[in-house]
Amino acid sequence: MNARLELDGFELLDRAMSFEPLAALQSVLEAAPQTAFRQRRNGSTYAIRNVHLELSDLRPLLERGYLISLANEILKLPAALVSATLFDKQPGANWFVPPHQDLFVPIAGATDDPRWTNWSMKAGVRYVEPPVEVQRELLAVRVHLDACPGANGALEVVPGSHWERLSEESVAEFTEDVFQVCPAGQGEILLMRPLLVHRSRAAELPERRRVLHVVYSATQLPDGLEWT
Ligand SMILES: O=C(O)CCC(=O)C(=O)O
Repeated sequence: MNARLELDGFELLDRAMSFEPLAALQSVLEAAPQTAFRQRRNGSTYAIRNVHLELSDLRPLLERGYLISLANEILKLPAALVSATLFDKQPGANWFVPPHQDLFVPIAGATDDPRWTNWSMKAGVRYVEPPVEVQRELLAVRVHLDACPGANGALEVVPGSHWERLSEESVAEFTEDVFQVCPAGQGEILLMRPLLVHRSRAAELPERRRVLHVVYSATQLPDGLEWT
């Protein structure tokens, strides 16, 4: 089960989310105040980081129901919510993301374990880079709130690049031909390991492209640390 996820580091599920849970996510996210969004210098908005902390009505939808059941099934242990981000490409707020791995997670508490490194604080939230064994076991569940054909700034990934933490130089060395575009229909879910090298281009279509990117973990945290 989920052999592609293990082998390639990503997998588009063949079953889309059913109407009701998708509509519930959409309605909570649509109620987000403009102030929750991150802004570019020109004032256009493009994402809500830590949307699970920003919108209290969202957390129950992520901690109960379809998405966490999926995470439990894939991680084969009870999963906990690590983070949630709303990415919102829209005409007038179109953006691209250069190739990278997702290395950092929001965290609460503290630990003496030296394998948890690169602590930082962003917009009042503490972040840390977990040890690579923990990073490898994280699961990102990307819910496509709008249809996302390839030309609509779909995610592009380097299959099989999810095993190790790579240097920035190694990430930059991947050539054009190794990136695979991941189009998805509305309600479809792309699973990915956060260490997978990924990027996305600005959309060529004048259409909105919202993705809710939710990260789960089934790893036991060291004493003193808690997910946010
Ligand atoms: O959804 C996107 O296009 C960007 C995703 C991304 O950069 C990320 O998950 O780190």
